[in-house]
Amino acid sequence: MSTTTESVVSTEKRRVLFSRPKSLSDVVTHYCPGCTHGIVHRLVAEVIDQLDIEGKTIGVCPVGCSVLAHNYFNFDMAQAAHGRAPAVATGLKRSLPDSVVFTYQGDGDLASIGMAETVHAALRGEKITVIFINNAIYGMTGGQMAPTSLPGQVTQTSPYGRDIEAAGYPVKVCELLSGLEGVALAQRVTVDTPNHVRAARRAIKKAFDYQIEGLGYSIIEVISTCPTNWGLSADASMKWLRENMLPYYPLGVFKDIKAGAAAAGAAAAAGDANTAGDAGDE
Ligand SMILES: Cc1ncc(C[n+]2csc(CCOP(=O)(O)OP(=O)(O)O)c2C)c(N)n1
Ligand code: SF4
Ligand SMILES: [Mg+2]
Repeated sequence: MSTTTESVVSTEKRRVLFSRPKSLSDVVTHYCPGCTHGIVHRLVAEVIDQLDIEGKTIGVCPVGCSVLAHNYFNFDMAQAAHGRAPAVATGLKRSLPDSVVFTYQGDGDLASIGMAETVHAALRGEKITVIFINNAIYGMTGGQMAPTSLPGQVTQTSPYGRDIEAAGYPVKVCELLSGLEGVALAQRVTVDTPNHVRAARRAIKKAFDYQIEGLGYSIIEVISTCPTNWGLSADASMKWLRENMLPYYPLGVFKDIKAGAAAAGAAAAAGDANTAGDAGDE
């Protein structure tokens, strides 16, 4: 009897340190072991929970390995054709301006077939949030070269390694978009360590905050893994990400309209007009 009472008391005192976000469905995902899509899904779900916006959030799935993301999120999701998520998101956000709309897109989807959609949505300053999964390869279709595949990277369509002469340079999406005026936030993160996961979560939260504040287009690029098509184990793919992807795709904030405005204001107050302009364009 006394044991039962003690266990009731200890249960009541227990703090929940870790649980499934309510915006994440209680199902097994189809992602491969070591794939970072699952980690990013969780971070998005945690942020939606934290902001308490699952009732007014609409996500747009891409075509790619995350085409089934609608099975994993517990809020409204729409499906776009390959590369067309920014157009679908634009329509949703403009017709339902109080909703919170995000796209979830791979590098083939966003930076290849969807590049024009991406650039023009950013230029229009659409008040949407983009979660961009850069794993340097077409995952779903079996490992073809993506616009973000690294120089020399072996893929199914670059068996001798990506040849810059023939295929050009990989596209650095955050650097490219940070030059566009409609962009409120462009930040690159990764999820290879607990610290990086926490930083990624903060960045995703900020991107949703900026949308809710009506500041414009926000994009978080997540440097990600595809162990299956990289031909590596889960562990080895994290090492490959650190040794090959992060030097080419440095982490950081490429544009933050708030930080830019603060820096510009400080520089203007110091009477340095050139620095103020530079900071504003940062
Ligand atoms: C219009 C059109 N062109 C091509 C395809 C084939 N396709 C499906 S997914 C995909 C690439 C997916 O790669 P990515 O966007 O990087 O996502 P990942 O699977 O790596 O997460 C392609 C080319 C398609 N479904 N529709
Ligand atoms: S193929 Fe690559 S991107 Fe797709 S689920 Fe597997 S590891 Fe992830
Ligand atoms: Mg990809």
